[in-house]
Amino acid sequence: MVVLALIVLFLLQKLDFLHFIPSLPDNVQSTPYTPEQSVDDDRFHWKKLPLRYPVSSYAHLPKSNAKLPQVQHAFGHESTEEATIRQKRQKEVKRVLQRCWSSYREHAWLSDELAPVTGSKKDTFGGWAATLADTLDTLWIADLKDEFHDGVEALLDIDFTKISQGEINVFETTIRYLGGFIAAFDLSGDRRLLDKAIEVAEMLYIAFDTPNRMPITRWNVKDAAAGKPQLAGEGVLVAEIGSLSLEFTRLAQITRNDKWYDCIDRIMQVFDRQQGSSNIPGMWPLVVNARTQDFASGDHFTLAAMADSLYEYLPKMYALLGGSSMYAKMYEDAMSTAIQETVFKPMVPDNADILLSGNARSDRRGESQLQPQGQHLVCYAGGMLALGGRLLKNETHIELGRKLTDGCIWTYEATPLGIMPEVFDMMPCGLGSKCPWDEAKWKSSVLEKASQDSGADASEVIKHERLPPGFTSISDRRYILRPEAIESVFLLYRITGDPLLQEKAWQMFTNISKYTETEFANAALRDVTDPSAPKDDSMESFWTAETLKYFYLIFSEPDLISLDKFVFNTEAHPFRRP
Ligand SMILES: *[C@@H]1O[C@H](CO)[C@@H](O)[C@H](O)[C@H]1NC(C)=O
Ligand SMILES: CC(=O)N[C@H]1CO[C@H](CO)[C@@H](O)[C@@H]1O
Repeated sequence: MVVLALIVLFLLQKLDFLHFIPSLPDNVQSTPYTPEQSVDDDRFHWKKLPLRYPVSSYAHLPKSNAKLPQVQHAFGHESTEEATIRQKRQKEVKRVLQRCWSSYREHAWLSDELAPVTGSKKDTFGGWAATLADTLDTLWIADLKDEFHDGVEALLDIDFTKISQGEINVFETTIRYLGGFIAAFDLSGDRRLLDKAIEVAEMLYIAFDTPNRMPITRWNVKDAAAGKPQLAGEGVLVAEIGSLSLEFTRLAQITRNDKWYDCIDRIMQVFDRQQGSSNIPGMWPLVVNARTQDFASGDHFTLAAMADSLYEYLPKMYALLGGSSMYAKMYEDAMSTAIQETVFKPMVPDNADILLSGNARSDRRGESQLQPQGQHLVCYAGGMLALGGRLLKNETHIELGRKLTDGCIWTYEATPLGIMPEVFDMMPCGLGSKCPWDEAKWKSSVLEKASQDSGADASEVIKHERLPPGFTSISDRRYILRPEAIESVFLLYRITGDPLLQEKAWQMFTNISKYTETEFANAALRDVTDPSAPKDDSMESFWTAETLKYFYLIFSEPDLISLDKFVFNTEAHPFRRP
């Protein structure tokens, strides 16, 4: 029996050995890596599709020997008591993750999403098992290795040449699938995941096959596969065209193939060249023209929705490349403008020293107007400024990042459910200026937002709209299981070591898990100001990919996925820093 067991063990190890080569990324490989998968059969393969506009020479992946500053706080020894509390909390996060995962397995296996209220399933991102692809690395990190290995096996049957939707979102496919496979490979070293990443990347590469090599961001895959002509879009969101860089750069590093770096470098060069030419120099408008490569005309500017990860990726590219003067300059120029033009201090009842990041409008160079809006989505900005501040040695950015993060924490605590709404407005004080709480001012601002004349009864509006003090309107009351607030709380914790952030994270987690829990998993909330409001039948893959991962990691030992070894893409997939 023992001998048999030993033989089985030996065989298992041999089998593993075929797939697992964790050292591949950095030292073993000197020639480009090609997947094992053959494309010489009769099936359709994206790689076999002839390029209409081939590239004559590739931009090279830059090499840097710079030693970047340490990002993480130098954590000291933890007491037994502290460890006990932390581990108890982490176990609770893991329990929620396991519950959602089992439910997905039982009711929605290999679909994109579980529908958490009805226990059914839906396809929302190409029909290639988005939740599975997106959650693999979380399973690995949370030490659910059996679930991870089962997931990888199942994934091998997902065929990226099978298209269930006509049009796909290139950005979403890149950050969720490509990013998910790269991170799962970077963590596990399982080569089959790298092959899967390349399979997705070969498909996405065809979206770049346009006359000026700018990608089509909302891309008709069926037409592309049929060889129809392609042109880049005339109105594309900057977040969608501007945040493909981290994923393709990491793929270029792992495979030693410049092709993957070249395709995103062409985009980022355009952003770099035109950064000073917009109405608010330093920032880019929300929508740009990829066909004419005009990235400067437009009048809406923000760090929030539809632009967000364009900015987020600037310091992250700096980290991934091990330093880069181009990305350092782009980040610094963008932030000095954004801090001036979009960040504001809101007037709040406890006079808390917090900041929010709003939007700016400018139809003339040199003139701009602040729209004092808050969004859950822009809560990532605090973490970005803290990370960028560490990497580029700017303490002011770290302080601003903390105040922006405190703004998100404050907003969570202000609502009846202890969860921040999607979109709302507050009254701005102007950066740096003192502004003591003034109830009369707040009420007149509420009336103004509600388009009522100043003689109307503000208390009625406040009651009817269920506005917590300080909020002047709430235009989207949902909480859709988003990660951005805990993302910044996590980053700030790892960067500053402040234990108060763990307490705040725990408070967020208990409220979120309490109010979003369903019979099957967790669901989006329709109204965070009303405990009796119904839930939506939706659990996007970022819940298990991002939100629960960051909650798990803030209660882990600080060297699990250290920020000095990894950089997270905008879907919370950690890529190994060279
Ligand atoms: C930090 O950033 C701010 C605003 O972006 C800038 O004004 C300041 O000069 C920077 N400080 C350092 C030390 O680079
Ligand atoms: C509204 C609500 O339920 N808030 C709770 C959030 O969680 C903390 C504990 O972590 C409670 O003290 C709050 O009452």
